[in-house]
Amino acid sequence: MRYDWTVEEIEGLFELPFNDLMFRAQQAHRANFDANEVQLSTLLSIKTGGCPEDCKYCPQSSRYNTDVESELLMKKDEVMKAARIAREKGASRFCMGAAWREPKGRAFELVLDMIREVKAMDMEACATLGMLTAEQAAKLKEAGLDYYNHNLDTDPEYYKEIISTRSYEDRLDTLKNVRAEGMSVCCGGIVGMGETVRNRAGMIAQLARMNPHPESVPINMLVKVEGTPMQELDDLDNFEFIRTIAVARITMPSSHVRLSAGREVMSEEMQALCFLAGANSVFYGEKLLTTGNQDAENDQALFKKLGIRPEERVEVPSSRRMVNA
Ligand code: SAM
Ligand code: DTB
Ligand code: SF4
Repeated sequence: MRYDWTVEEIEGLFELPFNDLMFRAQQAHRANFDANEVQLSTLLSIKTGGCPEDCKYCPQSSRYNTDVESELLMKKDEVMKAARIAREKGASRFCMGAAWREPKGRAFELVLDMIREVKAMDMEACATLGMLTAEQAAKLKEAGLDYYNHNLDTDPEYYKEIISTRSYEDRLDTLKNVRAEGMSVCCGGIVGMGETVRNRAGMIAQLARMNPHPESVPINMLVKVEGTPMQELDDLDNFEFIRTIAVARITMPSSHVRLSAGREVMSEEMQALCFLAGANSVFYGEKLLTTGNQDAENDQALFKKLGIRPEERVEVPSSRRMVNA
């Protein structure tokens, strides 16, 4: 396994002829995974809107005038109902998201309780609650949390164009705290925010230089939400998105690469190319946090056409990594 990728090398991957890039991605994918399996995670926004941060892509920031209303933390019973439905529909992981800069006080205790109950249902639990201290990471681990999602979003250079209220360093510190507790890391970013290929290569380099790599790498296509500063951006060329997935697959061969936000408007053919490029995880269920996603029924139909099977729960993700290290 390599952890010394340079931005230039990764730019070189982005510049490969498309067919060569896809071939390399397939080789990496098949050496580490069953290429016909896709992991399914279902998202639930347990605390929506009213966020004090200024992330320019985000409909939940209180600074922008979007249709998203600020809501209170959901009640545990409702969250468990959503988790049960997700499990019945075939998701192996339940991910709870909160529009917070960081978790605080009683609300954090209530989320710990939700995590304990999701674990009692025999599902993998993931949460994305903003920045974490070492103590908070320890409490999440103790409650049984399997994965923590915290994205880098873009490369260090482009970052200052996107977010001013927290630094890149803050993000790396949170990831360090998650890792120190032995939880699995879910960390990726967004493409289509007006960044250059070099910025995309820089983002992948940051991820691929982590040792160990994040177990889960969500690649989000920007969802251009009305009212956010990014609503008018031009669409990213689909091939650039597929290339980003392929490059993530090649540089982090044993990680789950997730075809994440933006899937609602992707054609079946586009999604199939993303799977061919090495994506082996998706958000499953009709909603992401505040925006739409493919219906479970559409996904079932597409998986059937492609001969894709949902991945069973992975007990010890690190054991498989050792085989091809
Ligand atoms: N507030 C917490 C945080 O920022 O860490 C957790 C929730 S936040 C909504 C999780 C991630 O969703 C962001 O880091 C970003 O990568 C992604 N995201 C948010 N809005 C998006 C959009 N419009 N399009 C694509 N991805 C988006
Ligand atoms: C991630 O990388 N993408 C998810 C999840 N982690 C939390 C969120 C996507 C959000 C898309 C915009 C919305 O629905 O609000
Ligand atoms: Fe808040 Fe997270 Fe949205 Fe940023 S991405 S505004 S921190 S909810």
